[in-house]
Amino acid sequence: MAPTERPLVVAANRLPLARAEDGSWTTSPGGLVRALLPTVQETKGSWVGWTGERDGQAEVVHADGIDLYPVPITSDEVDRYYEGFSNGTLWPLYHDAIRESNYRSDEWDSYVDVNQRFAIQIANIAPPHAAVWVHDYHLQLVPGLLRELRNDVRIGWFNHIPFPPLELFQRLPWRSEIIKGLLGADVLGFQRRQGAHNFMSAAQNLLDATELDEGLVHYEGRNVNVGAYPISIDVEDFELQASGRATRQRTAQIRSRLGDPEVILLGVDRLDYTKGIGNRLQAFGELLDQGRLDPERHVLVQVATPTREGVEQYQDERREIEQIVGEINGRHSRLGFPVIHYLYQSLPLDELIPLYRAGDVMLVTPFRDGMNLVAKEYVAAHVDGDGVLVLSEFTGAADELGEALLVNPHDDHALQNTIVRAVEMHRHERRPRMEAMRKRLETSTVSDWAKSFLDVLIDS
Ligand code: ADQ
Repeated sequence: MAPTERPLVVAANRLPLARAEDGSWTTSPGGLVRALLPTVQETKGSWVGWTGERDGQAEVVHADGIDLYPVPITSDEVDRYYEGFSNGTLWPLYHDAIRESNYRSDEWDSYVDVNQRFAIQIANIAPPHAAVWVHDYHLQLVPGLLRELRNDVRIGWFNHIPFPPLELFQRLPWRSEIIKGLLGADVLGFQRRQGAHNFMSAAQNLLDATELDEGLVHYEGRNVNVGAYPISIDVEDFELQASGRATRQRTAQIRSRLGDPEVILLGVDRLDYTKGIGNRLQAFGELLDQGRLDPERHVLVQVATPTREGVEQYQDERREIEQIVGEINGRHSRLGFPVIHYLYQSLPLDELIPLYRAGDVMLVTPFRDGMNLVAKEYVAAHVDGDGVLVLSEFTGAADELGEALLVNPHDDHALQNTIVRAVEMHRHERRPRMEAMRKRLETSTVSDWAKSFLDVLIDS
């Protein structure tokens, strides 16, 4: 079979679906969907995943020319597989163990069950010789389980988050099972070279896999490609939306609503403890306390998307952030002019893009992040060629956006000094930095990312 004829099956924890008002389903246009939709459509492919509903139905949905196959997940499994093992064990462990992970065997058992259900569903619906692309840390056992069921398909897996160093990974009581599961794939993709390297080292140390060549590992009679494939965004679409008249008008309106300050600082994140929102706010507050920033000239907008609200650590994080916002506003705001504008909301793209454009200084300060698309979205939205990006060195994006002001978010003084430097940066320095980042981004879009991974998956 010619490689281009291989139909594509995508498997991810979530289906790219949103419930319409009349109860029907439509595809929801996230970056991943936009990147993969054309290929899935061309090859008459399909998508396997969870609808996000507890005890949901398993009916096939046909939308936008693709078949979407829901994997039903019970309420108990949402607690154990999703909120428990995926987000209470793997998520913190894979992000430098920034919070203590739970290691509970009932949650692990549920993770195995759900991975098994995904593998069976994929095996049932994948056409002969299909290319199956599995996504993320929720589904690390799927490659191995699927290989046992269907040896004719090509299997790829991409990790959207970091893969931890062996010293941390080996805390996991089920570490060997996870590596074995992943080694069932033909191609394993990571955001950064470091992630690929960490995986290699775990495979060699925990399972006696052998590295044949750089990026090629041998295990139980098969070779597996291991490499870095940094994800990106639909740059053209962002640029197009950012240049429109409606965006320009809304940008001007936002500036004026904020009181026409000299500098608007901006943070946009899921409200996650990995994103370093609290440290960023504290640094801003400290600078106001010291008089190095002035509440009449500098305002901060922080937009935080609600996320994983059922997990206790996220409830704690939210309380802490809202307390910091309250304290700083209490000290430094004037009537009608808060110094921090805080929104705990998810914004539509036609509001987010004008906000990016209004942001003179973008603060992206995670303690650890696989890539961080917000940094790339900010750069793509700045079609005016202006704006300063402050970027944590612990993000994947820092590998590509070296002209940002890179900072260690654990270092309070460095964070404060970098914010001041960004606020005071002259346009003669700002513009060439932004231009260099924009140029690089234009040659590394989300479709380049998908194509480079699929080329290896289909041809290897
Ligand atoms: P996330 O941890 O979700 O993704 P990120 O890459 O920044 O992090 O993506 C967040 C997305 O949500 C962006 O597209 C952004 O526009 C959107 N968003 C954030 N706040 C929003 C708000 N208030 N309203 C509307 N939209 C908002 C995981 C990994 C990352 C990796 C991505 C993709 O943790 O490291 O970059 O997957 O692989």
